Amino acid sequence: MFSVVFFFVLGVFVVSKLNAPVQRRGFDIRHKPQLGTPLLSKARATAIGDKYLLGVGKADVTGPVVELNFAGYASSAQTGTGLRQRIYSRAFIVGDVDNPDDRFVYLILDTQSGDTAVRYGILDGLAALGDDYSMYGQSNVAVTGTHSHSGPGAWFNYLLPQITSLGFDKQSYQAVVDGALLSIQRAHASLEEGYLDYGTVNITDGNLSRSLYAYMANPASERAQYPDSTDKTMTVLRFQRASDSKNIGLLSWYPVHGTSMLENNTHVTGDNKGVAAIMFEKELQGDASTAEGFVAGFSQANVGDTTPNVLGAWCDDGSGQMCSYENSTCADGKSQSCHGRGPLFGNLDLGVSSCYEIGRRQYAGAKSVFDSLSSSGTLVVGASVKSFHFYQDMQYYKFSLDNGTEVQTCPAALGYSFAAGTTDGPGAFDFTQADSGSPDANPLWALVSGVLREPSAEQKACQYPKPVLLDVGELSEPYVWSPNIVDMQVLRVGQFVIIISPSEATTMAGRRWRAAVKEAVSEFLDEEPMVVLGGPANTYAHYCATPEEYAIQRYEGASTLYGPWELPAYINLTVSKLHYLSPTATGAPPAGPSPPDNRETSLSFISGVVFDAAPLGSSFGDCKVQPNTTYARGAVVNATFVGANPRNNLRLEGTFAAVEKLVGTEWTEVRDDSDWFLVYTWTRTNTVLGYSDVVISWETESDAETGTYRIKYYGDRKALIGGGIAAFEGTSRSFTLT
Ligand SMILES: *[C@@H]1O[C@H](CO)[C@@H](O)[C@H](O)[C@H]1NC(C)=O
Ligand SMILES: *[C@@H]1O[C@H](CO)[C@@H](O)[C@H](O)[C@H]1NC(C)=O
Ligand SMILES: *[C@@H]1O[C@H](CO)[C@@H](O)[C@H](O)[C@H]1NC(C)=O
Ligand SMILES: *[C@@H]1O[C@H](CO)[C@@H](O)[C@H](O)[C@H]1NC(C)=O
Ligand SMILES: *[C@@H]1O[C@H](CO)[C@@H](O)[C@H](O)[C@H]1NC(C)=O
Ligand SMILES: *[C@@H]1O[C@H](CO)[C@@H](O)[C@H](O)[C@H]1NC(C)=O
Ligand SMILES: *[C@@H]1O[C@H](CO)[C@@H](O)[C@H](O)[C@H]1NC(C)=O
Ligand SMILES: CC(=O)N[C@H]1CO[C@H](CO)[C@@H](O)[C@@H]1O
Repeated sequence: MFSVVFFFVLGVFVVSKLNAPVQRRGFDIRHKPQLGTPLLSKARATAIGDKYLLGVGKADVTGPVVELNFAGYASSAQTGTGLRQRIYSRAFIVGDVDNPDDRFVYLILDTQSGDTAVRYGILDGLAALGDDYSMYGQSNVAVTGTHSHSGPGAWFNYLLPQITSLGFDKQSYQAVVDGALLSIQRAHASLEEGYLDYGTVNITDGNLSRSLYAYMANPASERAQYPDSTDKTMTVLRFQRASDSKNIGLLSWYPVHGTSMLENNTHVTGDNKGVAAIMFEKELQGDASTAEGFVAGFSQANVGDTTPNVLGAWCDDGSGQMCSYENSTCADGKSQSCHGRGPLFGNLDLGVSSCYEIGRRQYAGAKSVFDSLSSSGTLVVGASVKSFHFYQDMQYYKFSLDNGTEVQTCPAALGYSFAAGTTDGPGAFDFTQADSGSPDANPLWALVSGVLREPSAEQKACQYPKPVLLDVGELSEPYVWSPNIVDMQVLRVGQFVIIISPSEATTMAGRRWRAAVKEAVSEFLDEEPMVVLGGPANTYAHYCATPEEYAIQRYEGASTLYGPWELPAYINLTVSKLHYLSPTATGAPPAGPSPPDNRETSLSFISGVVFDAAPLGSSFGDCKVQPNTTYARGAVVNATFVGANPRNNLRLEGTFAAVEKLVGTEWTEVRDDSDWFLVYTWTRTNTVLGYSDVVISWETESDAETGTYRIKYYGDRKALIGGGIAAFEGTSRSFTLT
């Protein structure tokens, strides 16, 4: 097993070599500590920006980890069997000190995307919290997802992404909504005056283009402005409170798909961004310049055509060839054997995987900026915080391009290449292939596939040159399949501007959008604006490619729902409302048409837990296969328990698995569900009798402390009679790690 410490040292070294000093802009208010006043922190002694109201909070959103389809790859076969690392909502609140109602909430969910049902749930929840929360609502709550492909699904508002998960699951939805609300409440409770500053670092080995052929269709003159076919720059915004100069949080943006965990993974994780965030938070715990409750947010950016599989895409057909440049196919002309390879491809160690490594690279990049901010960060200045949000119906929205040509967007539709998928997996929502010939295997698909229809002539012409495979925007039976109404939202604090994208913008789409917004806000900002793009957020509107990439119709173009002019439309719609972000602006744009709310009407073929039982002569929590008595560090310690279905109690904010260490005469918990190397696996061993096993595996780190340990299991069983749920726990015998 490779040493974790080894990777840390190597990674920090690599990143710091790449990390030339961050540019500092000329803001010159010096904060001179008074003579005799002890310096509270070396972190912020030389310069300060303007004060803002700042708060951060984090809460558990881990929904059902078993017997539920994962969101992202939309592969019916990818059903949860356990948990490797819990997933979270991280909330960042930024407010105006003088006008405290002017504030925004930037949420990062360790989920595939933001979503309309989830956002409705969060807004309803905020409204129910009463007057203290009355300043949070439509205009200023941004719900972004990290685009992880390894968490529970079935919380989507629209039918299409519900199909592989067999519908909508209230428990899964509620876990995300409740955790998001709790993270906002914690951020709200922590609000204090403080400062913001930011810096950047280039992480060259963290992503790659998976659609270079489409990218190359963009004008050569435009491509020449950029050194890479993906954005390598991570932007890091630091939150520091004024009272004691302690750091309370960091918010970063970097584009890389959450597809490091492959489609055959069935353990819940937050993928590479989940790894990075927890690594950062654990690393800073107890640090003198860090406040308790420090939150590290690793947010998604213009992710569309990026991949974490940085060794490229190869044919797993024995040919030793890379997949074709134009269409990612192999010798058989098909894409099924084409797979992207992560940086640690072939590494047999379970935990120290490509996912862990891509997470660690983002962590190391963020850490290098963070550590240099005090001397070289750019201060956020300008005492106003603004945001706007409106809904836009994308069906036949007509507008003019810069050259005056009138164009329009279209009802949502997916093209043929959507079904072929990507080199990261056979494609998000690729149910047409996965289920071809056997619609009966999926009762929801069997029920709804009958309403599929030919696109209207108007739609065909509008979407040209996309050949329409699924005319989702013209389907509303039994309820709406895909969003036609999207959220348009932009946030601003000082000169820092955040575009909230409902779609996965490709690299070049993100660059064009950011540049257009930067130019427009420059008209009313004194400082040079810093513009970032976060998403997929608020809903899931698939992809946003440039018109040139759209013409190529690879996966990203085929998944650009609203036709060739989607990106120019998003730019037109946001730029024309940017004046609402000016320091003197009042009012808000018209709210627009509300998207449908399918929370109560969605279908579900997901069955609940019937009951649990322990085999005769045993009890829940009994350790039926004990760990060995000694292990060398680096070995995998397994303990098997008489288990029960974890859907009985999600143990949010708690743990299913733990490792305890004997310290003196006391057992102390040293690992829990937030630890990457502790893995919980649940198996139903007898459905009729209700038996199940839980295996807890500790992939001991090669730098773990030696000593005496034991494994703990926390479960909840459902009774056959009455259905009552009761907690129990299991404890393994002790073992030594040498
Ligand atoms: C990072 O990349 C950007 C372009 O994407 C480039 O302008 C900048 O110089 C790079 N910074 C460093 C430190 O290499
Ligand atoms: C998952 O798929 C990858 C790539 O296709 C393969 O290398 C790996 O062995 C598979 N893992 C499991 C557990 O089947
Ligand atoms: C993929 O591209 C190759 C050219 O590189 C072409 O021969 C082939 O027909 C294409 N396959 C599909 C399915 O479009
Ligand atoms: C957006 O399009 C409308 C309609 O063509 C036009 O009036 C407006 O000027 C455009 N706004 C921007 C910022 O491009
Ligand atoms: C305006 O630009 C679009 C997109 O590049 C192009 O398709 C169109 O032909 C242009 N119109 C004119 C009048 O040049
Ligand atoms: C105990 O050690 C043996 C021999 O190394 C190994 O095969 C077995 O898997 C270990 N058992 C557990 C529960 O780790
Ligand atoms: C430990 O348990 C996991 C999960 O059931 C299993 O995949 C692995 O083979 C086991 N390892 C050992 C050493 O028993
Ligand atoms: C184009 C580019 O930057 N490629 C890099 C991707 O990451 C790998 C390492 O994982 C580098 O070897 C490549 O140079």
